[in-house]
Amino acid sequence: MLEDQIKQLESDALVRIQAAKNPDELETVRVDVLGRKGSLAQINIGKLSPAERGPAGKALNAARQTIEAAFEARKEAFAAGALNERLQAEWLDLSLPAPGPRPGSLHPVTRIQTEIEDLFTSLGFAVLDGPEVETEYHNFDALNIPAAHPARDMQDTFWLTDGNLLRTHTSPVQVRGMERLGPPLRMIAPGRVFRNEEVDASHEHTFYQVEGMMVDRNVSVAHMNYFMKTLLSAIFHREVTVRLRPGYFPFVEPGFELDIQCLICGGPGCPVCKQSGWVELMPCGLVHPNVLRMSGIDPDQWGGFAFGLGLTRLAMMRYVIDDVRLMQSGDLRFLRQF
Ligand code: FA5
Repeated sequence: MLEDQIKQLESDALVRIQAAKNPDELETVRVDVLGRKGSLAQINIGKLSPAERGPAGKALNAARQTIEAAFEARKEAFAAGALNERLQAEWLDLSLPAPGPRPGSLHPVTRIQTEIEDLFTSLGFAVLDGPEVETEYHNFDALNIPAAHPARDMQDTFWLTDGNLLRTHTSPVQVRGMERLGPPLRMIAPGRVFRNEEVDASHEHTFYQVEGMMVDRNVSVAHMNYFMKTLLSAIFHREVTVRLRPGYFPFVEPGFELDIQCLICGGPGCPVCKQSGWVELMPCGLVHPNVLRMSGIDPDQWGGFAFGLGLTRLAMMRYVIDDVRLMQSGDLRFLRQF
């Protein structure tokens, strides 16, 4: 019976549609069953008698509709599954807080500067700031370095067309401090300074210093030593070997150089200490009477000490950084270590 054949074909097709594992397999079933040359199209009701043809045609149509409906349902199920899979993969909880920027860290120079400021503030010193673009008077003349003085050659700088300059040291802030506050005075002045300098492992054209100054009655080298030693032991938290040797700066008399034994090589010599085993860190001395006088302070009544700490070099010693150029490289691999 043709109707039985149609029933069989329908149930086989439904089984295959359910068994299809993916849209491709489903498509193969569709072509096999519903396609132009598919199994349904093979059934020929033309040969039947007119009386048989009606019911057979009906059965064939019913089978086609059932198979088509099952096919559509299965196709939709595949589409829904794909959508679900995509939603799972791309799922995003919009109620969560955003991850935000990666936390930064302080530059090693900033870190030490802050520690020095805290220390000296606790010792009764004011923290002063001065301009990076300075007058020739404050950077040189008021520090007993008149034009044509050979000491100017040691601090070659960048001149502006208006006659001002990029300060070569933080010492002009001494002058500004004395002018503004007068004696007695205890101040430090951290800041950026500039020199027209040949750059190497220990010399930059732009670096940081901290100026220190105390003006009071009966100030001696012993006072100066006390503050410098207090500073170094606070920064290094351990014994460091230092030496004090005579040094010449026109704005101090007597003048000294405080060197520390190189902490990069421990003494035998390296590019940072120029193979000498010592690193020049903190020139210092008693304030020259001319300097006090020029800032309106009577040298017979008042005396003082001053030091100029190389802050960038101090940071290099503390963190064992063997090249000053890393400090301003902007290299995040370097900066993230602090
Ligand atoms: C001065 O700048 C004086 N103003 C210091 C001073 C202050 C003396 C008060 C007396 C009284 P000097 O040029 O030596 O001195 O520099 C001071 C420190 O800055 C040096 O010991 C060194 O640690 C650092 N320094 C100097 N030049 C450079 C450079 N090119 N790069 C990095 N650090 C430097």
